[in-house]
Amino acid sequence: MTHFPVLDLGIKPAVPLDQWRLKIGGKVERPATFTWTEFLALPQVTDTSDFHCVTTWSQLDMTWTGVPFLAIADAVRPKREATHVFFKSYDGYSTNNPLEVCLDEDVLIAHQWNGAPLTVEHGGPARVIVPKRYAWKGAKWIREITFLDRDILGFWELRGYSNTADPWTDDRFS
Ligand SMILES: Nc1nc2c(c(=O)[nH]1)N[C@H]1C(S)=C(S)[C@@H](COP(=O)(O)O)O[C@H]1N2
Ligand SMILES: [Mo]
Repeated sequence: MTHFPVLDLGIKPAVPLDQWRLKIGGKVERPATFTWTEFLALPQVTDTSDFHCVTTWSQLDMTWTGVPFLAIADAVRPKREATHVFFKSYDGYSTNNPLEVCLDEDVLIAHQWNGAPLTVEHGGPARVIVPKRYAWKGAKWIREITFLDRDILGFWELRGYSNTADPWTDDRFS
């Protein structure tokens, strides 16, 4: 894989690792804010998956390393009423997913791509990847993850992209 297009709002936030934080809150028993060191101390996995953008390109066999969303959920313990998850990024981007979509074992907060630290263009220090959804459902430069008892639309979802974003049914626009 050599060609990996960059798609974002045109802002590429540079977040120094010593200032980077990942805040997890909302409907959880134990809200947490992870420093970079604490984040790397969470369980790590490497997973190969495909990547589908709304603009028709797909990237096959992308290898990501990061913290499984399941490990985050384990650490903060979602409350019974949590049904949705809202993701906020350092560039002002946001996106949303049902909790059950996030609890798939291939959903990662990735910080390496194909064995190297994730570059800033592609969302480093860390980005979310949701392999079974279109790429806009994965927030680059992730800053905050909030568990909710209802759905809230993110940046593209508010602007007409499909809220379910299933690449297999070609479900691009709502
Ligand atoms: N923070 C943030 N995350 C984002 C975006 C963005 O603009 N900002 N764009 C989304 C869209 S539309 C796509 S297709 C993918 C692109 O990821 P890439 O630039 O690594 O190819 O990131 C998604 N995540
Ligand atoms: Mo996209």
